[in-house]
Amino acid sequence: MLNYSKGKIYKAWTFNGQAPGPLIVVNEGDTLHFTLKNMDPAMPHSMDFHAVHASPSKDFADVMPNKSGTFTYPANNPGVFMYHCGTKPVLAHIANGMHGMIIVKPKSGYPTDKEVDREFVLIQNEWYKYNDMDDFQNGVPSYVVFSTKALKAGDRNTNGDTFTLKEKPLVAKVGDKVRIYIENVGPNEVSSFHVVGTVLDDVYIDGNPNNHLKGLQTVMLPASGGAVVEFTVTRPGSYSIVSHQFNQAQKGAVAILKVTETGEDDGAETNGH
Ligand SMILES: [Cu+2]
Repeated sequence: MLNYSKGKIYKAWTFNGQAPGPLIVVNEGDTLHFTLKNMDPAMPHSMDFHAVHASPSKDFADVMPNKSGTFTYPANNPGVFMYHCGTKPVLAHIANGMHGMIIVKPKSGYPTDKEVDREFVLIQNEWYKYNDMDDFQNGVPSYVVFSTKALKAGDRNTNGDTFTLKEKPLVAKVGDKVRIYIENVGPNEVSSFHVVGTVLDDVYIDGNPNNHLKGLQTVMLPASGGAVVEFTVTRPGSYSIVSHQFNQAQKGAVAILKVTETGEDDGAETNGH
């Protein structure tokens, strides 16, 4: 059960009780040993990691109710990837909440690593009418939302909702270069990721250091697409992080980055877009 909008509850299907699921961080070259313990008495579930080369029919196979399955695969491609339940109908499993982000840290890092002062994670997902296959397939999302996940001790793990990251913003200090690992888990919509009041100085599409772009205003994230984006915040204030598909922003896809002289939340009112 999670509050996806003020006073509204969604009985999400989850990995470990979160939607999106827990952030996974591994190093390029690691071998993943993944065990799925299916605690759902009613239906199979599975795991599809976009970060690996594997045999979908074997390595992403369904795990039956009350059973466990263990799978092994190498993570040899650096980047920011989606994971999701791949059990049919996949649309229902993703739309009900079985999605998340896996970061495979590049062996040689990013060329801008030394410039970065603060790092955050943001995930975009959609919510539809509860477990309504017709709405998933033919409707439009009721909400389009952001969540953040903890990269280090003290960071938060939030679910995808319309309000948490507005009421309790991300915080940075004037002059910081901020890095955000972003991922659009969909299931259906493209995201146009934009930060009001800055330019995305460095962007790595899908988080691969080889896909280095400079000076973007907006990054397009296809359904399942990710990126690492970096920008410098030069002046204090509330910066709205949005999907610049403004129907999505209107439905919830806004987070606030509060920039202060101290780098601490000063408690002042945020007034973003
Ligand atoms: Cu599932």
